Amino acid sequence: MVRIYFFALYLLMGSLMINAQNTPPCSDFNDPSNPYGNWSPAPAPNGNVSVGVGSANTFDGSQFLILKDLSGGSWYQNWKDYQYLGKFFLGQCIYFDFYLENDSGYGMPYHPNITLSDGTNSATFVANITVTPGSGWVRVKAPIQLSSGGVLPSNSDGAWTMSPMNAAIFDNIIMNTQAIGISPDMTSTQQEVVFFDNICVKPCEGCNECNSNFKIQTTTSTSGNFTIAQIFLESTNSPSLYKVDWGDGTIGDVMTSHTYTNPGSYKVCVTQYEGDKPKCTTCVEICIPKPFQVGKAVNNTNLTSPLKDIAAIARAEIGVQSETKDYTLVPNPAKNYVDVQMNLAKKGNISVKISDMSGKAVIEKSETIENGRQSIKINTEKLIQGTYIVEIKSENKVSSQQLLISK
Ligand SMILES: [Ca+2]
Repeated sequence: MVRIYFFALYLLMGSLMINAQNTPPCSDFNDPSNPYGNWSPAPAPNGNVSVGVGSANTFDGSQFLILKDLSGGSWYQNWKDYQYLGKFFLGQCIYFDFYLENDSGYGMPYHPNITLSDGTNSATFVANITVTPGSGWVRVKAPIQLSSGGVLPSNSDGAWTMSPMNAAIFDNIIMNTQAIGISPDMTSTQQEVVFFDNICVKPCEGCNECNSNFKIQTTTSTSGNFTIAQIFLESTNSPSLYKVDWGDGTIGDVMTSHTYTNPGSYKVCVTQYEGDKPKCTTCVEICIPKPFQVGKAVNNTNLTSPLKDIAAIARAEIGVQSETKDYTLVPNPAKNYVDVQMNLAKKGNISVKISDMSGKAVIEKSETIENGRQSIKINTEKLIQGTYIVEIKSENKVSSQQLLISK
C-alpha cells in the first residue's frame, strides 16, 4: 500500500504535451483491443497494480476496469487525456463509476475517490457515499472548479481534499492538470480489488434540470370531515422554486399541506419556476372521499368503518399505478442496510429514493438491473431511527413503501 509521493516522481518525466481537448475526455474501458487506452501503472515504486477488465457495470451494462493491489504504492494513471481540465472544462464535472470488490480486511465503509495532479502536487475528490464489498456500483461527480475564499470546491457528491491544504496549489492542479490517478489501496495487505468505469468529463447535471414530478399523500380524518394533502417532490431542487395549485382555487408553496373539506375530484398541479416564469408542470387527479356518515349505516355489519382509529391514507401517484408487490424491503425494520429485492421481467434502470417523513430525500440510488431476481443493497447506517418512505421507480412505474429504521 502506501499512497506516497508518486506524482512528485513523475515531475522528472516532464509531461508538457497539451492535448487538443476538442472533446471532453472519457475513459469507458470498452475498447475490445485496447481497453486501457492511455492508462498505465505509475512508475516504480508506485505502480504496483495489476489490471484487467470485467463486465458488466450495472449503470450501463458495459465492460469496466479491474484494479488489483500489489505490494507497494499502487497507482494507475493517465497522463494524456485529462490535461488542463480547468482551462477547457471549468464548471463541468468529472464523473467516475466505482465498485468495491474486496477491501482486504479494511472492514469499514469506504469512500470512493479520484486524484488529480499538476505533476507536483495532487488533490483528491472524496465521495460522500460509502461502499462495502459487493454493495454495488456508485456514480460520483466531482466539480471542476477553483477554490473560493480559500475553501476547496465541493458538491452534493463529495469534496476536494488535499494535504497540506493550499488553495493556490489546488487551483493550479485544476487549471494545469497533468494527470489523473486511481488506486485500490486501502490497507497494508494486498487483497484489494476495485472496479472503475466511465471516468468522463461532462456537464454537472442536477440543479438546472426541470423536474416537477411529485407524489401527493392524502390523509382523511377519522370523521371523514376533512382530508389533508401533502406534496412530496421527486426533485432535490429547493422547494422554494415550486408552487402547487391544489385544484380548488388555492395556490401555495409545496412545503405547506392543504386541507380539503369538500369531497370530489381535484386536479393538483406542481410547477417549477425560474424567477416568475414557469418552467415545467406536472398534474395529478386526486379523489377526496365523502365523509363517513356516523349512525347512517344500513345494518350492523356495516358499523365498522374503514376510517376508524387511525386516519386512512389514500395515495395518488403520478399517472402510474402503485405496484407494491414488485419490491420487498429486507429487513424491515432495518438497521445498517436494507435490500430492495425485486423480480424484474426485463432489464432496466431502477431508482430508489428514501425520504424522511418531512418528504426530504435522505438517500438516492440508481442502478441498471438485470432481469430476474435481483436486489439493490442500500447503506442505512447514517439514518436515524424512525419511519421513512422508500420510493422505487422503474421505467414507467413508481412504488412506495414504508421503511422502519430501528437502531
Ligand atoms: Ca465501460
